[in-house]
Amino acid sequence: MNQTIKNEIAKKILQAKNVAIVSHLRPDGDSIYTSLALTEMLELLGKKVQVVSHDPLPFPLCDFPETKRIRIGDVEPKGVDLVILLECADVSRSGQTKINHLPKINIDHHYSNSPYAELNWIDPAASAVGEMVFELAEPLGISLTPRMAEYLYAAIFSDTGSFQFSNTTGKALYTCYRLVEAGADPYKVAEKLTANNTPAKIRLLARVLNSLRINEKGDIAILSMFKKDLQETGLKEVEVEDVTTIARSIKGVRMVIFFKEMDQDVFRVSLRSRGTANSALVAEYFGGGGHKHAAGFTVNGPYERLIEEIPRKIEQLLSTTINNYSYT
Ligand SMILES: [Mn+2]
Repeated sequence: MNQTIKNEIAKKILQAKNVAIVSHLRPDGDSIYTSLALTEMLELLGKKVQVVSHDPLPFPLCDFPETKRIRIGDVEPKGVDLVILLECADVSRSGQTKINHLPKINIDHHYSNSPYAELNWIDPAASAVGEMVFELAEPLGISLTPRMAEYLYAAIFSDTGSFQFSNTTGKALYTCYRLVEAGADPYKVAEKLTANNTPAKIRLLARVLNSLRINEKGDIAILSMFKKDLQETGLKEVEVEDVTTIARSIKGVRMVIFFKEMDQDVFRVSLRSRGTANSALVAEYFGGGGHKHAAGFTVNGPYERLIEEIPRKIEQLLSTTINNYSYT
């Protein structure tokens, strides 16, 4: 099944001349680095490629030189004969408004993807979309350059939380082995992505950690970050995933709820969990989606109300049977 769809995707790519590559709003390491690797793969095949992100790239993810290639904004649809969407559950997730009429390929490793493209390759068992794109090299008939390998490695490194999350499968590690053989430098990637913090970022983490609340039972940790935290530490777009990793390391905590103020009374809520606590199902209850141990959704309302209501509801959801459900 996977082999067939991979071959069909490769065929479609080989027939295209002018390709746009997009990923999702608030891009993460997997979406950014996989976009770059795929861009170089297609350019090696002589395609004209534009790689576009609706939202800016946060630091330190943007600290690789080729990330400058990613245009922030809209796809320029003129002449484009194929759009490849990486980990977008639907077209709106890309934030792109000018691609509706264009032929599409949808590649995703999130199970809550609704197949909307001409070709849809959804593999929830894949650790990262980078792991999937690695598998396209062979049907496309190309050998990866060290730089492509390094970007795909960085994608997997990023999405597995530096090989700590539950998606760190044997296949993910085997793919990384092959990527290192092809020239990826694990030390360089680790330094860039995990040891590249600015003092301002550490001050921001301190502020966010200071907001920590734990429910009475001790199994839910709640963190909050407001726009003023960013403003007062002089930061704009920043990757703050580390803070949920710290909260998730608290003994007994099964789920971390991280409220991020996006606008007045608009909060993006990230969920991180472990064991049987299922973030994806909780996120879906609130209209979002994601993986078993990492998911998210958006809520509207005054913070004082949300900080009471959302954790209480999640506590209820965690005690019901939905969280013993497993789909991997
Ligand atoms: Mn991903």
